[in-house]
Amino acid sequence: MHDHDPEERFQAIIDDDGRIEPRDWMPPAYRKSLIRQIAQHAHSEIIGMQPEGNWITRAPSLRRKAILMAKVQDEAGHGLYLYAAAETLGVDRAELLDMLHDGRQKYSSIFNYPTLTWADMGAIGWLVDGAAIVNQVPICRCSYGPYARAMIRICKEESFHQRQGFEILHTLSHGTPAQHDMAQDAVDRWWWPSLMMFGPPDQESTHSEQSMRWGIKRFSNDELRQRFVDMTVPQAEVLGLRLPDPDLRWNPERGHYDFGEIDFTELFEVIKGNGPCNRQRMADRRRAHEEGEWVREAAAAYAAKRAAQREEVA
Ligand code: FAQ
Repeated sequence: MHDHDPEERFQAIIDDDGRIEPRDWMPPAYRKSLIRQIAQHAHSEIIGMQPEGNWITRAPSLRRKAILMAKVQDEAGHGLYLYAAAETLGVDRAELLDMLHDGRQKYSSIFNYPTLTWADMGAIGWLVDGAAIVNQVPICRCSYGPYARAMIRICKEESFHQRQGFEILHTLSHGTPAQHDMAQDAVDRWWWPSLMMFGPPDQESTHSEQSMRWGIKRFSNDELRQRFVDMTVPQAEVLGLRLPDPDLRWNPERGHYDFGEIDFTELFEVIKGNGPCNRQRMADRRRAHEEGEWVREAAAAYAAKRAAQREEVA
């Protein structure tokens, strides 16, 4: 009905809670914002392999090693679905990687913290993947079709990741006193950075309002952060672990847990590149990219050969 005016048609799809597809007209700023968010998300998955990759060789049993390897491989897969989703918006993934490598694009703050003990694998699975699920389930209903569809599978896998983290921590928490302490120490270190994953508070979030109007984001940063706290507190009780916040308590009037003030200067410092591991993460990423040069060349040569063969047959 609005075919004559692409802008009206776009708005009608958004208003009807429909999906925008790659060939549809979209405002340049919508395209730009999606590329920014999807690329940042993809980069997070790829850089997010590093803190856990650090423990594959030191996992305490063959079973733990196999599970951790599968999880880290899933993260590579998530990065690939997301780069593919970004490419439907007309960017090349090589270009996106260049932007990550020269600092024009970001990745999640959370992956700039070190993984000091085996319990950190549990804390990442439970808290970081838990936060990722809370943030990403609404993106399954994102207005941009390819991003929304990629998120459905990603969320299913994240849910397995969260359970494996919970199970690691449950085992440690109910093990020897030293194992319990190790689990508690990991939770103490990962709790606040996990809350920061949801981004700055709403009043300082530059993109939220527009992204919510476009149906890219369905809930604000603070709404999702609260949802994560509410979901996690009862789980901590089951684990027998303490969340490191003296102000955390149920507020019957609000029907939510109140929690202490978050030190957002830490988030902004980490985003700026001054977190404990930013330099190491980026150096490792750039080195892996350089070392993968021959693989990309071989894949491109093979694709060109196949294309030439197909042309000959035709
Ligand atoms: N880290 O205006 P807003 C995972 C930036 S899960 C770094 O509120 P927006 C799974 C933001 O980009 C992690 N930067 O931004 C896994 C913007 O700067 P810009 C990845 C942050 O986009 C688990 C500025 O601050 N998940 O990887 C962060 O509306 C375990 C202002 O912020 C996603 O990416 C931060 N935490 O909301 C893998 C989910 N927060 O771009 C391995 C999709 C904010 O203008 C192991 N993304 N900034 O230069 C989103 O939902 C959103 O992009 C938010 C930020 C909520 C992250």
